Amino acid sequence: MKAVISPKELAYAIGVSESSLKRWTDEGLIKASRTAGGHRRIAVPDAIRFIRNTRTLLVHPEVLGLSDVETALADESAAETDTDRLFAYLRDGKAPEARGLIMSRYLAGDSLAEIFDGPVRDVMHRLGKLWRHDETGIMLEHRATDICIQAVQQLRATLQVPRGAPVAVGGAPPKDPYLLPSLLAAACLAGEGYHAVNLGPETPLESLRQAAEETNARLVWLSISVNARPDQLRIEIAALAEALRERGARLMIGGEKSAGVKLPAAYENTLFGRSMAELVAFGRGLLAAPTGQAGTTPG
Ligand code: B12
Repeated sequence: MKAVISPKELAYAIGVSESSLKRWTDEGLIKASRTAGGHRRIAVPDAIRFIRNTRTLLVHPEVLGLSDVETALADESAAETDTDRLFAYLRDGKAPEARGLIMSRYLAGDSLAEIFDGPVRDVMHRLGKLWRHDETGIMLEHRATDICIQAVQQLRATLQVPRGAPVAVGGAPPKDPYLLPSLLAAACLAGEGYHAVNLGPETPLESLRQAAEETNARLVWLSISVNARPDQLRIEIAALAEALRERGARLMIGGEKSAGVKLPAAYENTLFGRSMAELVAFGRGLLAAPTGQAGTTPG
């Protein structure tokens, strides 16, 4: 993805006249800065925000450095639904097509949570059902996971998180090797304006606590796809919840195996969620709550 483009380039990319584009920047519809010579320049994340908000068709994605989108759009062998297409791309290791398809949904206005709870989740679950965990299955699952990670990183690169943004920290617990769920959570929270720090799989909960303390995090997420040691995990989560409560921070727990976690007590700063949509709603509510009220339930 490019960093900045000119109004002329963006005009060509979305199929409008350069004069219209310049007028929109002057009216503040598209954020633009000026070069030392006085020429307008548009940051690509701002161009993408405009395209999403106005549901504008991106005719020439390559101008924004999004050639994957062009590749996906040009695929004539494509299956009928986007989910079926994504499934075929991930199964067959077609990384540019998969990245392009996911990016095209985002450009068309789908939220990150909609994409992750929808096609990404559906397709990964389908892949899991299709193969036994033999060498071939593992190869396909690792490859599909890696392609999804590339797509998520591309989406994240279009987000601008301001300096001084509130921090969210998260990961998956020890013995849990799953990369994608925690990464999706980080991307969703970045989309909500958090500085999201993803510690990833196999993270000791004490490390999560330390990271939350060091960064003064308002929100901690925990993604559980494997609950191999339930008794130990529930004790460690209880200790984390307690430590976060003292700091006025909140804990949200989710993931395929989170439903099996029975905490020894109820913690008013801790809740369980099943989807990225729920995480986004919670994170958004927390930002809307007055600072210092991290312990209250967001609306
Ligand atoms: C990829 C994969 C692997 C890869 C992981 C690669 C990696 N490093 O990430 C590898 C090959 C390593 C692997 C290994 C194994 N796997 Co595996 N794997 C999968 C697969 C296909 C996809 C997982 C994934 O990324 N899902 C995508 C995410 C997006 O979906 P999700 O986790 O449901 O997340 C959604 C929600 O839960 C929620 N969410 C997630 N986190 C959070 C957090 C918060 C805070 C909130 C609010 C919400 C939330 O939002 C997400 C989006 O909607 C699944 C299939 C499946 N059902 O998921 C099997 C699956 C999980 N694996 C399974 C198995 C059996 C195994 C192995 C035991 C196989 C073996 N015999 O070795 C090992 C165990 C590994 C271990 N150490 O424990 C089974 C589990 C069955 C069970 N009942 O427990 C599954 C379901 C496949 C199947 N149908 O049999 N696996």
